[in-house]
Amino acid sequence: MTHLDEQARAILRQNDKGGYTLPTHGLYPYQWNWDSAFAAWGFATFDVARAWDELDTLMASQWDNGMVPHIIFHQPDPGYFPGPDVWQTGQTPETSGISQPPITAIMARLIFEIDERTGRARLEALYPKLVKWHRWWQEMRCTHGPVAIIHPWESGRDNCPDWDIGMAGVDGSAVGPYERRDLGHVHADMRPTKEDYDRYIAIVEFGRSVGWDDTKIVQDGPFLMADPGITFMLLRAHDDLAVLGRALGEDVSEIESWATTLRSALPLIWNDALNAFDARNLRDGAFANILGSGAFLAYLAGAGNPQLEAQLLRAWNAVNYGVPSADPEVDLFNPRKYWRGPTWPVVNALIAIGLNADGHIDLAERLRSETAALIRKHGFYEYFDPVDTTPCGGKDFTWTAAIWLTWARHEPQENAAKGAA
Ligand code: 2M8
Repeated sequence: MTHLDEQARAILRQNDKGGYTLPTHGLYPYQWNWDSAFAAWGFATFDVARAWDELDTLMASQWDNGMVPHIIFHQPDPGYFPGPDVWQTGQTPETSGISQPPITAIMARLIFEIDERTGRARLEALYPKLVKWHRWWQEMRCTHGPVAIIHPWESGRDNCPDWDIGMAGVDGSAVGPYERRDLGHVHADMRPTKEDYDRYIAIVEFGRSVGWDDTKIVQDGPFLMADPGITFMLLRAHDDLAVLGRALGEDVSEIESWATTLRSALPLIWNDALNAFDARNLRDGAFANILGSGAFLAYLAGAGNPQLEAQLLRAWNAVNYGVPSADPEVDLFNPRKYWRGPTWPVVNALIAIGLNADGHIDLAERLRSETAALIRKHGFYEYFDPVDTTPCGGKDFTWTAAIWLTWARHEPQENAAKGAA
């Protein structure tokens, strides 16, 4: 075990609150949905039982309607805004009112395959909850075909340019005074703007005003956009959930039919003008017309194609380290501002899993080695400047540590020997 491996394990342990893991101390003092799924994968490299515990804790906060919230406010903490008093969802424990990328089934499969014998009982307990969550996505968020998000935070790629056209239609001017807490932890240049936050809160206030009724929010809410990223992650998660269901001897025909329906909606998010998958404003049908990293998650769902590969290489070759979260060849690209340009190790890992499965072994390896170089140089930061490597956002970050242990640390020879993803 190297020093970096030890450090990565130590970060997971330091951020472990007993059954759930904080993304990082200070900036994000609660349990986040997809961060937890990555944390579980990381724990699985040295403590498989703890990995299942993480997924159990996440799924224990599932709402009666099947939704699994994006934040679970286990313990009060004044260090984050907006907290439970703003969301007012009436859940116990308190939670936010939106979801996040459904990668839990993807991670559950990876963890189950490490040790199927002891994982079986854990999977049996989790499986019905995962099916219920996936059904919620299909019924509540796929009414327009591809996955719709009702808030940029639901995408996990919060302020990426994909959402600019949808955010332009959100009126944030009536939001009362509030104090952001993120700026006490991270420089404002790296975070979303005040205009972004006013609109984020306006969307939360709408959800609260209709009692977090999904049908009303999808119908009348201030923001509704098709998200290529979640569409591809859900597609992959459906496939992985079906694999898990079969291993348990379950009837997976409902899951298979969701996957077929969702796959048939992919042409709706293909933008010929961009030659790539693209986000779309579902209020008026307009494409975002901007290449984002969500498009490259197509590989995760076996939906890559030569035009997309050309776009991937163009955007990637325009920077030096990792796949950028926004197109580096457009004016709004900002290499340090959160999801508007930086490279994110977790997204790189998901893209690489897809590239490998699609036979692009060399590209997957290039992505791994560039991501590993960033972590070796600076440590386990939240994200990085893909041009000059500057580490950005929070440090000692759970998902970056997890991605190191599961993926980035593995040199090609070792991968070949293990037949690893
Ligand atoms: C970021 O999002 C939160 C809101 O959910 C925030 O900025 O306050 C995103 O990077 C999101 O993808 C991530 O899950 C979360 C915690 O790491 O932080």
